[in-house]
Amino acid sequence: MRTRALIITGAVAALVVLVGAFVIGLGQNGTPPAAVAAGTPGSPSGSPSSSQGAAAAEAPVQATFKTEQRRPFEAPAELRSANGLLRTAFTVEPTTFTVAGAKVRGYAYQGQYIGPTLRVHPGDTVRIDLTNRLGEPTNLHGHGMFMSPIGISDNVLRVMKSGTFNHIEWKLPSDIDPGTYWYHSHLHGLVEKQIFAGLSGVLIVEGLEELLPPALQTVPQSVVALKDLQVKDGAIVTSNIDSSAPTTRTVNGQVDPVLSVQTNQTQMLRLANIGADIWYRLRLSGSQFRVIAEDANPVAQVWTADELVLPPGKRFDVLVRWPQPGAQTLETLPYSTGADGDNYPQRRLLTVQVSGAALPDISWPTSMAPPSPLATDHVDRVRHLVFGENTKTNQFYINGKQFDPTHVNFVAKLGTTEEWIIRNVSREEHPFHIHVNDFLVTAVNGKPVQSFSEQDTVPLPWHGEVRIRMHFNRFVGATVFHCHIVAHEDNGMMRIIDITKDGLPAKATQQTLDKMNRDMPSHHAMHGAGH
Ligand SMILES: [Cu+2]
Repeated sequence: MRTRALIITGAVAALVVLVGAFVIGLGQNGTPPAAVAAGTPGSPSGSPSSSQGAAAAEAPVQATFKTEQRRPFEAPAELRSANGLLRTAFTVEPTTFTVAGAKVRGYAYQGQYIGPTLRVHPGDTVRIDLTNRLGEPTNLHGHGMFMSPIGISDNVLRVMKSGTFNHIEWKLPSDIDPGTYWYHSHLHGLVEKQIFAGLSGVLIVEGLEELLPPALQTVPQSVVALKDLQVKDGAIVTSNIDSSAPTTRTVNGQVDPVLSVQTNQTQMLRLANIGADIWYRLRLSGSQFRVIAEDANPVAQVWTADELVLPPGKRFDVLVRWPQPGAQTLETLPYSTGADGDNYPQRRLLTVQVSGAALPDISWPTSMAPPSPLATDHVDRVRHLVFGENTKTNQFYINGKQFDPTHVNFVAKLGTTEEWIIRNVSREEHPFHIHVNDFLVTAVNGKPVQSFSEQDTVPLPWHGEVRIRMHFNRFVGATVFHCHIVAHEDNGMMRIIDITKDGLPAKATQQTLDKMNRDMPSHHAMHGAGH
């Protein structure tokens, strides 16, 4: 749903129409555009543009601030591990960075709108020295990563107060799956604000290409980090964020950059929605997606898709190629998250310039990994969960209650497999996400589905039901599951689950919660309701 400030939406839209008149798109060579973006920003557009041909592709993409467009594609900055260690410093602070050629104020980990891409190997250690200069608390989460959720590891119940220096150490198991992950701040009540202001980036566990046939192991790879922003008076909007208001969608912080590829050369795209609240329904012109990993889980059977839906937090590693030279596009199609949800218009995200001699075809891979053992696991326990909301009060619930930071709500026994039946009683989709262990989707709306891999983020259809299985493997400690529209999480749609050796509540966990609640400033007290 519209997250806050429903009444002012019309006013904001009117303002954006005015601003929209000044939107400028630059040609690839930097010359001014022939045309100014037309139409009303934010209004659902008509048919997908993929059929509209090259002329449509020349028009600038509508944006909510003055942007440079069609510049050469740029990857985010990269940091690579060496000798088993990636060590870096995040000085988290308000700063001014450049987004699509415009100076914008926001929050950054290392000065940029998109955090650096951390490239690591299974078995590596990631050490981040995080200095918090935000003037408000924060913390850090490695999304989708199979690692310890406690202590100085992937602990989202840890509060990193403003003015403090914090060691973070992630020890990646040697059997962590290769693929595309991401990281972001995860302090309840401030998650939407901080991600939206800029606090997210991509993390890649290397090795996915090694699972491809030899002829494909050296294909060019591109990170496609999807993130949107709303700008007012030169700063990213951080209060009363309205997820349905007109927004500017970026790829790696660029608007409609141009990726140059050789004709019929296979490319690996690492698609990641690292934004706060909004969804993408991706489509390519002139090519399909061959999915080789979902949420950093290499697939048992490579599958082909014309469209991919990415709620916040979702990732797909895909292979693509364009057999014909010319201009092609990656766009997001119109998407509705439900009667009480948002409606997003079509937008072009990326232009692909295909040129040069056509390379010979290479056979597509058929399998990247064995099937998940969860499909045939013995189920030790079944749980029922209900995701709901009150659209009048903007409160969000799991099993009828908002997030309670003082209590462990669920205890799971290490080494067991559980089946969760998750019902969505609201009239909008909610992407379910759980930390530490991935899950296998076995049924949607009562119908069995064959999943080709595990995942960590799955949309719950509105007035629908998803059935999943997961195994509580190796790591103990308290962690969370929640809706990954982080506005919903901030407003209550999250729960604490403690994984313990004997399946009984752990004293240490209650101490962690007590400390967290003591460390939270009172105006950010983690009591869920909007504030
Ligand atoms: Cu939600």
